[in-house]
Amino acid sequence: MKRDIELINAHLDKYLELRYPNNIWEAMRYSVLAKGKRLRPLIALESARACGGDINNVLPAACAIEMLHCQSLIHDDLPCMDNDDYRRGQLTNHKVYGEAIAVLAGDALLSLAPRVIIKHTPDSVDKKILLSVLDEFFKAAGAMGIVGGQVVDIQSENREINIETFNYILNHKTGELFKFAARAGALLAGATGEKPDALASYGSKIGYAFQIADDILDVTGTIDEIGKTPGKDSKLNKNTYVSFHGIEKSETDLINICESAKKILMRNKIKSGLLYDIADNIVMKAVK
Ligand code: GRG
Repeated sequence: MKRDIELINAHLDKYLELRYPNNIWEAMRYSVLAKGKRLRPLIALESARACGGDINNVLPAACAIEMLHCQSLIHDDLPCMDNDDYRRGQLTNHKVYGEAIAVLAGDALLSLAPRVIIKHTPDSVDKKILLSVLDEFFKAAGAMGIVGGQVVDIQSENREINIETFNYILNHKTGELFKFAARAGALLAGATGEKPDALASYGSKIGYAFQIADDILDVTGTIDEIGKTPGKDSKLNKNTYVSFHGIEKSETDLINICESAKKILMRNKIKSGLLYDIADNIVMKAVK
């Protein structure tokens, strides 16, 4: 895992090489190269490995996924959204570079990410596969994915919502990118048959579980543990898994969902210690 993280970081550094105008590249580098867990790109690489593929075919897409994730974090922290001061253990992008540059840094990351996939995926990868990965990338990012989840999340603040709406938020705001990461890894590895969909289901469950863990840690975690200000969700009157279900059920559901993610791997004979460990780690970090 350490070696994969180093590989991802080295490639992100290369793709984000400083250019003119320097301040926008600096702002992009500031958030992307900060201390993130790199969970989504790790899942993409490991899915490819579990399907017997070459991880070099997936590295550009894995980095693009991290860029998209960082864009969503930069924009999520803006005063017009969650208005956060800290992220990844440092001041948020707009606190350092100002709101206009933070918006533009997010925009630039979102435009750079698919270009990284197009320019740096090895020529040996089938072009039809590449096109479908790009299509799924944009779907995961847009109104049918993260944006859709964020819109419904914002609209739901200070309001009572039903369980279907709540699940829509979780699955789209967080789940879609995990799902895409796992599926893209399989597709770029050349996997066929059941494996891409099985890994997509694993990713979807892991994403859902990850948001439950994030909601639990917002209540129980410290700033050092989570790298951002705790207690923001209740301050903003957000609908979270904990506000919806209480802490006890949140913990039990988190454990059960991670177990069912591992069962998908088992049923589909997907051999990867790391994918199992990721599921266990999400539980371990949030359930004390
Ligand atoms: C994607 C086009 C586009 C726009 C963005 C602002 C927005 C629309 C969406 C917000 C999405 C969001 C921030 C969801 C929360 C997901 C989440 C749990 C983030 C924390 O992820 P970690 O803990 O963070 O993996 P690190 O810093 O470790 O990478």
